[in-house]
Amino acid sequence: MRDHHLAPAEIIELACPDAARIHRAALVLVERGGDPIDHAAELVTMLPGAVVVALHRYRSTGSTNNAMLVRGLLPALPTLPPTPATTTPPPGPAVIDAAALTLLAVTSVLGEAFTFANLYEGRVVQHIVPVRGREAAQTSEGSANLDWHVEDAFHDARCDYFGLLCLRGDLGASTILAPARNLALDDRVTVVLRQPRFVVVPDLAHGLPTLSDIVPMPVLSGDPSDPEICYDAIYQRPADPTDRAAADALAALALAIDMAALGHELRPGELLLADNRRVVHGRTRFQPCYDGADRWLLRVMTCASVRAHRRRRALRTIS
Ligand SMILES: O=C(O)CCC(=O)C(=O)O
Ligand SMILES: [Fe+2]
Repeated sequence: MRDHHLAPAEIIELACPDAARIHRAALVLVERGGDPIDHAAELVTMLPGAVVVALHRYRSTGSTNNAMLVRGLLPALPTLPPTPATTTPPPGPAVIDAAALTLLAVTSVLGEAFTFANLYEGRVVQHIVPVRGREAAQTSEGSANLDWHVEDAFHDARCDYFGLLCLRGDLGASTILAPARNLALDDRVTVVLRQPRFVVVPDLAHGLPTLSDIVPMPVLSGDPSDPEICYDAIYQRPADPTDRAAADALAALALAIDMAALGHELRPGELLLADNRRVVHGRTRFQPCYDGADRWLLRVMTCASVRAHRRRRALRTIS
């Protein structure tokens, strides 16, 4: 497991002066106040042309593993405050708002930033930090093994892409990715996974599960050479509890996902982007100390179709 790596073309690196210039511009925009989404559009013009081109290419044609790593997006941040003890810290300080703006700028090339109204107070930029007492939680607050999932598998408006920007790393914590196109599955298993024989219950990050309106869905769909996947190791199960073939197919899939896994330990200033429709992800366990020096990521989710969100009459937060 995790012997696989991102392809060289999936990794782009910013030069230090570029990261410093982008951060300074982000600080000026933060100082000005106003809508971060609007500011992000301005900040895009500060990104090196090669980065914008790589993001456009990724959005339109995908990549070998349907993921990308942007290195050196932030300069060294000597004024980075201690890692907050909660996933919903108060806004600010400016250095964090500027990093959030940079994340919004880069991900805006892939789509429209949005979130769910009942997820982490409906914040469009979410904090992923370990929370004391929540070690075992299968959410952004946990530090135990975070099992394989796609973001919000239970919701058909789940994000098309997500981005994880590292403010503070933890060398024990590997973000793991398994691209659906790399899964080695028997044809018989694939046939079952392509049938609407599976349900996903809403995960706990969204509050209490509501079991109404759960429609059976396939796990795999679309072009066999670049399939889409909707998978959750914890919350997904056969729609019919007696469907042995569906249960066996899920078990075979779990093994294939482990075999296809590639891992990356996020370092400060790195941004990992993944196609949430084609890649499942998780994170290995790590040991937080709750001393202000723990791992700290910012996350943004994007929807490729702004029109779909306008149809729901909610551009930024949907329910
Ligand atoms: O911590 C990570 O690297 C991934 C976190 C994640 O997947 C989540 O919070 O849903
Ligand atoms: Fe996740």
